Amino acid sequence: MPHLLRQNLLLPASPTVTLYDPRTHLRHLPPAYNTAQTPYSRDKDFAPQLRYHLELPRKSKLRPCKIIFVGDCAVGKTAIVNRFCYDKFQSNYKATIGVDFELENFNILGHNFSLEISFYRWDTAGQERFKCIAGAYYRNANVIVATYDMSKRESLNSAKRWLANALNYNTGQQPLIFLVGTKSDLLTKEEFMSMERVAGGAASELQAEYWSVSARSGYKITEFFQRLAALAFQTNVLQQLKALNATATQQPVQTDKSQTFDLRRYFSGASRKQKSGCAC
Ligand SMILES: Nc1nc2c(ncn2[C@@H]2O[C@H](COP(=O)(O)OP(=O)(O)O)[C@@H](O)[C@H]2O)c(=O)[nH]1
Ligand SMILES: [Mg+2]
Repeated sequence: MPHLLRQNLLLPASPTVTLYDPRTHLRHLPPAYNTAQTPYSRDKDFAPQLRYHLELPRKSKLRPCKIIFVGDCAVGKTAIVNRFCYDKFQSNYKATIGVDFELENFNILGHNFSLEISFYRWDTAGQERFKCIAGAYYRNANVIVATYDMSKRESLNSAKRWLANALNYNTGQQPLIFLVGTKSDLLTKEEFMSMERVAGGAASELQAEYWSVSARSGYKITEFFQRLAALAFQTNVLQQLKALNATATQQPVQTDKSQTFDLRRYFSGASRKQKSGCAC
């Protein structure tokens, strides 16, 4: 009934209200975990051409960002996502069956940008059976998060293998890559620093940005997701801008003359057509 009233009386539609959430509303580019060691932007803010492009009235809609989490079973993939999306942590392990999926909406520089986060349980026993699903899971990823358990050094090597596998399905594009050490709360200060040194070196080799986090304590979880969302947003908008520039250079430059509509030529052409005898 209220919508009918609005239609009939031509009342303006009510504006969409977006509640302000400091976790997901970003105005600046958040810093990397280690600003001295990242293959991505070290700037304190978004690229100037991005802000300029966003001011333009005509721009295409931003595509949702596909993020995949890879890594051994029980390294803490589900726990990281649950901590960020629901601010909850479960100490009892519940294995993910198949693919888990979360959607998180950000508002960056006043624009809505959604993250489609998925994490997949690749069962070794059923590897063949799941191969086709795995392809769909891996393909067209905008961001790959390779995770390892900081308290299990061997899981770092597994993370490298998982990443290589995921990259094989994404050869046509260049996804953003993060290497994330989980369960930092389980380590002593010395163990933590030593593990970070090793993993930081691995991240440089992999051309990935490194983060240590803990889903249990919440350490760096929000900062990590904010950085990920902001970098993915920046990449998405800059790609859009590049595509726009490419189509603009391909189109022939129209002169002022061709842009003006000549009424006289139009009618004289139309009358000639009629004289030549139209079939209809
Ligand atoms: N101490 C600690 N345990 C964690 C942390 N993250 C996950 N876990 C535990 O590790 C187990 C596996 O976590 P889960 O997220 O399900 O792993 P996944 O298989 O990679 O998704 C669970 O028992 C979690 O409670 C963490 O940051 N600290
Ligand atoms: Mg899981």
